[in-house]
Amino acid sequence: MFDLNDGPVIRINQAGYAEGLPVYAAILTKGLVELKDEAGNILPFEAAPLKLDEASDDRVTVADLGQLKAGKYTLESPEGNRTLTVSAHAWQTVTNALIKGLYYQRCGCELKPEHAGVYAHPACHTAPATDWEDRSVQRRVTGGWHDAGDYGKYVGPGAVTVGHLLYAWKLFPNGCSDDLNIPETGNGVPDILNEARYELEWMLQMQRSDGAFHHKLTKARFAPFIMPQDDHEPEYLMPAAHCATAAACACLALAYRVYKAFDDAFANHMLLSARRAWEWLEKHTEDFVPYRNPEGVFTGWYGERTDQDDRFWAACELLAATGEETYRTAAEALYDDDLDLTQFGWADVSGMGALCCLFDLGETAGETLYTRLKEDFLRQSEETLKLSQASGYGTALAWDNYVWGSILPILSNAMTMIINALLTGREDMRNAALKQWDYALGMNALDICFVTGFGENRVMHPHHRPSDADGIEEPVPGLISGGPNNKMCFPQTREKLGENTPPAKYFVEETFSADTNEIAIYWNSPAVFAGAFFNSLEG
Ligand code: 9MR
Ligand code: ZN
Repeated sequence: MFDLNDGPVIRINQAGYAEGLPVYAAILTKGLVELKDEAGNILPFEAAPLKLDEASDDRVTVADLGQLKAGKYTLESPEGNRTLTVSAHAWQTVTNALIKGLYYQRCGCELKPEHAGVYAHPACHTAPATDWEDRSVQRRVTGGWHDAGDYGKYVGPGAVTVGHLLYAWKLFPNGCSDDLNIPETGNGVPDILNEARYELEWMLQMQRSDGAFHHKLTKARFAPFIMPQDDHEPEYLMPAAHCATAAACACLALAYRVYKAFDDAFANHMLLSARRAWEWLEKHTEDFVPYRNPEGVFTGWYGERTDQDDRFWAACELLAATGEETYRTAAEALYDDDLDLTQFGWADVSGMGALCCLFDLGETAGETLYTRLKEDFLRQSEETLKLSQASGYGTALAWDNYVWGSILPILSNAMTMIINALLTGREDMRNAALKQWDYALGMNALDICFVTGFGENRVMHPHHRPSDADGIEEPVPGLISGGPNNKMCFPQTREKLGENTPPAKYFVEETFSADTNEIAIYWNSPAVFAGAFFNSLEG
């Protein structure tokens, strides 16, 4: 069983801290903790008394060390010390790595040594794909990112990932620096957009002639733990789906606006594709069924309850792209109190539509799509803040909501609070968002930095086929682990952790554990959004 007293009594952001922003550290000891600078001076700081954190069973408090000048500092306690580093541009490196992590997920092309270093490998998955429903149809569909630890490529998850990246760039252009050393570097287009384009080019190929999008391009089952170039089982274009079609529609309409300035033809192609998707959706308003894997298919499911949120996002983006009234009417009709505007994950993209309304359509969007939506968003984001306030670690997740990929609701909640802060200027929102970033990088009940390649206590064995099969000790860098999950677990995970391990510690840092330690593109991307935001605050 997990020893509740395990780990250091001080938990920090292991990727460092930024000048000009509060420095938070979690303290788990009642003993005297002193903050010292390099010269040994004792610096004052604020910390509330320890309180029981329900998610972890830890008695903990998050100390606010205030804003610190660049340098090294030590937190000293009778039970051990911890050194932390503060610098200017502290998180540029990790943010860049999180974007570059997507480059390492590229499918269908060689990863060359000059870009990928020791993680170079030949092209993978280049054979034509077969249509699952009509085996006589074969199409060459290449490119895109491997979704996660598996080699599947899924339209909806890809669309929301690209959405996060494009809004990160639109809102915080200075927060994502432009030299990732990817093949397109130096072509005059920001690298975050170069990387996103790799997925967009693939997405365009996933559209059927009738406008609908295939749900995914995968094999019938997950590959064994082999390198991608050694995976030769046939890939299939799986049936089309409403959510995939609507999410791709939204993403492509957004991408049209973003890429227009760089490549008109590419942008127009995307808008055309988005319009065709919308036409299909209009013909299929009544026949939504949640996507199901056909019999004999065992790859990722990504089933959703409704397509309302996807359609809402699509209508907003098409309105922003074209200004045409029919999309306004559609977006207004899809808007209702059931939409949770604080959701930014693949299962619910309502928040993506909100981003479009709040920052791009703006006041011109009118009563429903701006005034009412903004009010609703601000009200709903108070609940997110309360989650953070209720947690001993400041983590914006209910103690009983540690799901598969808990990093997603946590980072999605960071996005919510960042957006609130942008709208209102509120520091409590910004600071609570910062605690989610700190969580991801080590200020948590596991004392682990969830981003590969970073932190003194780092993820070394993610459920990620290349990281396991390449024979290199360090996993592929810049990938974020899904983190603790005590909801839907593998028997092997249950066996290891038993019934009494608290939710926030339900984590196995081992390769088998897809349920707690997999990586996924749409977990990287909200982290990019957060990182880019905090980088942008540093001026
Ligand atoms: O992220 C998905 C998570 O929300 C689900 O609970 C889980 C089980 O259905 O699946 C996750 O997505 C996986 C996908 O199905 C296949 N590729 C790997 C994804 C990350 O684990
Ligand atoms: Zn591949």
